Amino acid sequence: MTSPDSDHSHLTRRDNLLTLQSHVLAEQAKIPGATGTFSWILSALSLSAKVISSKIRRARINDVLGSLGSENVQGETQQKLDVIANETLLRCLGSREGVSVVGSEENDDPIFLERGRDSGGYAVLFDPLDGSSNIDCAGGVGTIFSILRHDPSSSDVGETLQPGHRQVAAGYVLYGSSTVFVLTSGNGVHMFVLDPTIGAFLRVAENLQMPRKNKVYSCNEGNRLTFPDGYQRYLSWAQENGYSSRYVGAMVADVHRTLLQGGVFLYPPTKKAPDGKLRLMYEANPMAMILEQAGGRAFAGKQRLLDVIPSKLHQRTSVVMGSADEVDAVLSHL
Ligand code: P6P
Repeated sequence: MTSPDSDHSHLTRRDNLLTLQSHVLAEQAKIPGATGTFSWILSALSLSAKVISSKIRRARINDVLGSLGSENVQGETQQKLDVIANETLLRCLGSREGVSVVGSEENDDPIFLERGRDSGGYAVLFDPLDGSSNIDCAGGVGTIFSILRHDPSSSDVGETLQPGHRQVAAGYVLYGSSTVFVLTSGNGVHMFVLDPTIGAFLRVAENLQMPRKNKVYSCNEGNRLTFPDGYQRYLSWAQENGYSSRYVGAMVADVHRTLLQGGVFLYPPTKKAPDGKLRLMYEANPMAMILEQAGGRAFAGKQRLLDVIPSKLHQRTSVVMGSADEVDAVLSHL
C-alpha cells in the first residue's frame, strides 16, 4: 500500500486535467511548420465564449435582457445580448493576425480586416447568439462558428462562399446549465466544459462518436402542416413507431442533445421559410461538420449539406441532421 505522499500516479494518469488551450497547442504541435495563427483564432473564440457566458449568467442582474428594438439583417428583433455577443466576437477576433475576414449573422456584409499578405488567411463566420429568443426565459442559447481558409489579399465576398466540406474547423458554445465548448478541426469532435472557478475550459470528452440510432426527433411541429409531404409522412411513421419528441427551439441546444444522445434534428422547408429557416454558412455547415465527424449525417433535402454550393453569406437552408440511421429514416420518406 503506497502512502499518499509517495503515490504520484496522478501525475501520469491519461485523464489529467487538459484545458482547451493545451488541447489546441497539442493539436498544433502535430502539424509540421504550424505558425500558431490558427491556434490564436481558437484562443479568441475561447475568450469570447468566457466573456459572453459571464454576461449571460448575470443577464437579469445586469439588465441586459430584452430587445434593443432594432432589427438585424434577418429582419429579426435584436436582443441586447445579441449585440453584446456580436461585439465581443468582433473585438476578440479582430485583434488576431490570422483573421482576414469575419462574417456574422448580425452584420449585413462580411468585415474585411486590413492584413499584410503574409498574415491572415482565415475567414471566421458565426452566429453570435443562436436561439436568442430563449434568453429572457433562461433557455439554452449558443454561439456557432465556422472557420475557412481565406486569401488575405482578397476582399471578394465570393472567397468566403465555400461549400461546408472546405471548413478547416467548426464548433459551438452552449450557454446552458453549464457552458460547453464543442470543437472539431477535422480530427474528431472534442468537448470542453467551462470551470468558472478557474476560468478555463476543461476537456471532458475527445473523439466523440454519436449513437447510430435513438428514437427521438426534434422539430417545430407547429409548422407540421406546411412541411412538404415527405416530412409529414416521416413524422406519422415516427409517432407510429414509438419515437419521442424533444425541441428546445435553439439549434445549439437541440443539436448538442442529438450529438450526445442520438436522434435527429430537422428544420424542413415551411410555408413561411420555403428554403428553410437556418443559415447555411454559420449554422448548418458547422453543425454538419461536427455531426459527420462524430459519425452522424447531415442533409439539405436529399443533398449532403456539406456539398451545398453557397451563393449568399446569409443563405438559408432546410436541415436534417443527426444519427446516421435516424437521418436515413427521414430521407427514406422524402
Ligand atoms: P422556430 C433560433 O431563432 C433559430 O435560428 C435556431 O436556433 C432554432 O433551431 C430555430 O431558429 C427555431 O425556429 O421557428 O422553431 O422558432
